[in-house]
Amino acid sequence: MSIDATGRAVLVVACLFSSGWQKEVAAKSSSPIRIIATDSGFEAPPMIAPGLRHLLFENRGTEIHEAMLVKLPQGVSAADFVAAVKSGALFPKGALDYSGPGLTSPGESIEIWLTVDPGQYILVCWNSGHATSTAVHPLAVQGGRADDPVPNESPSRTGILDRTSRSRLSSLRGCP
Ligand SMILES: [Cu+2]
Repeated sequence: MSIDATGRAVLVVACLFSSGWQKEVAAKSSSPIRIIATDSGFEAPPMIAPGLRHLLFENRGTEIHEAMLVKLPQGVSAADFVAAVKSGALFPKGALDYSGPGLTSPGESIEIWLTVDPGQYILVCWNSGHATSTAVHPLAVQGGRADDPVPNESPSRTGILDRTSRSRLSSLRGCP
């Protein structure tokens, strides 16, 4: 497991140890954004509203998967991004790492709260070369801001990915 994977796994663990409030919040939150990973790619909406969003990630594959959100630079398509990774770029220049639901075992699901800004994104799994071997998922973040209800606990235990944790993850991954 690489260093960045370990960093993200810590967040996943934080989520797994907080099942108590998850149930409580689930009752209040009408509909989290569902992201399903399979071994061939993602099932997720093509478009979501910006804001602090509640994501529910489920791994229905047979391998470990994650769903990292990467904001693409202007004029760069999902195909361009994947082509850059295939040609050796660790994290293509100009793209922004917004983190996301981390490494999750087959059959497991996790939920996180994550702030996303308007723009064109992809969902990508960095595990075991999946970024190039399985399909990424284009995701447009647009429209009026929509903030989902969050649990009343400290971010360190709730799996809310704020700017600090995003920066930490980015530095672990060695990108700006
Ligand atoms: Cu994967």
